[in-house]
Amino acid sequence: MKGADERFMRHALALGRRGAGSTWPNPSVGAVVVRETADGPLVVGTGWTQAGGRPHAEPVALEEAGLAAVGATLYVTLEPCSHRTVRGGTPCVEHTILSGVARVVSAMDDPNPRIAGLGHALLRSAGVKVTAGVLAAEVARDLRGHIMRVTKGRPAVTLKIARTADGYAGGPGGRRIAVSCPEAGRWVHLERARHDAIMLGIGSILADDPLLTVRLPGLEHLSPVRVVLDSRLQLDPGSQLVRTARQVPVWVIAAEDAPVAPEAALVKAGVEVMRVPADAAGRADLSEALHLLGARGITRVYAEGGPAVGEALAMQGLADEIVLSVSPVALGEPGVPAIRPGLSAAIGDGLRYRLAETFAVGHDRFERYERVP
Ligand code: AOF
Ligand code: ZN
Repeated sequence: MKGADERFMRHALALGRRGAGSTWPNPSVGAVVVRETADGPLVVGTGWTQAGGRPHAEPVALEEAGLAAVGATLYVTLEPCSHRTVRGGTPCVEHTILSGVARVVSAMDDPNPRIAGLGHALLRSAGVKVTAGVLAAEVARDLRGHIMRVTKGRPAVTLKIARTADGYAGGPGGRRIAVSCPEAGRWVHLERARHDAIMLGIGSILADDPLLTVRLPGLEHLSPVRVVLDSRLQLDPGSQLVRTARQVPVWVIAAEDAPVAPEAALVKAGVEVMRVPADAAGRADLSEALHLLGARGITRVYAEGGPAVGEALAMQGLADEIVLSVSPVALGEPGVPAIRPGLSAAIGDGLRYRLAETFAVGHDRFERYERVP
């Protein structure tokens, strides 16, 4: 039973990944309905949370199963919801009970305080057998954005850094250089698509004038919200970001005391300007900025730099994962270091971050670190 439960939960986990980046403020949940037959178990329904967060995964899978759900087992990566919201419609618990499934296998309780065990309890009280906690660790990693948002009020943050073999992110004077190989570049675009928002400091925007969209054939519609940390409102209204703000949202986070004058041109171009308290150095406070994103429903942030933002995120323990790519090619002259001392110290400190995996994409070597809780 345990082996089969893990196998079908892994299927649900894979399905849940399909929605990553497009279901916020909801988590992307996966669900599989499995029926015992004379020939062994048979998958009769599959589903995952749909764009914008509704419908939830369970009704999609149960609807596909139809009457085949009667007496079957529902595998779902998160405890089925038990709440009614204004936009919500029927809670998944109700869908599940009415479908006639005999058993529910879930990976974890929903940490959302409106649910927090009530979903499982209601299922049990209706006579449905419940097994919770299957593949909990794997699922918790996938759902870390939702978990962080409902427990800490901020999204989960992935910090992405790329460096040349000799340690640089930019050329002399900040000149833009190609650090990643083409395959790694495409991999990064896929990661962008799997996050709700991409976040950069104004320094990188001024240096590179990037577009920050997903440019993979067929996946362009998955471009995340583009967030710029711009304490003093220096973003150029003529930049690529601002000129495309009506196609893909741009949110600028400034310090509370940033000048008012530059705001009008940005807002006119469709940019949303938000303000948070300044930190001791007068910059938009990072923790406040992330809490603001959490309040706006963002669960997963992909922070692509630059070096100052990367260092600050790691030093404040706000980067939950750090992904470092290392190119085999050297710049060969002194440029802009990719990793500042504070980030280097955090990565090297086993009490703060631990190396979780290494892998290769094209010619580049990747290291993924996880924050030690
Ligand atoms: C599920 N299945 O597929 C998802 C769930 O705003 P609502 O009404 O859509 O509810 C959002 C909450 O429901 C969300 O914060 C999370 O706790 C849960 N998401 N639950 O049963 C799903 N996405
Ligand atoms: Zn639900």
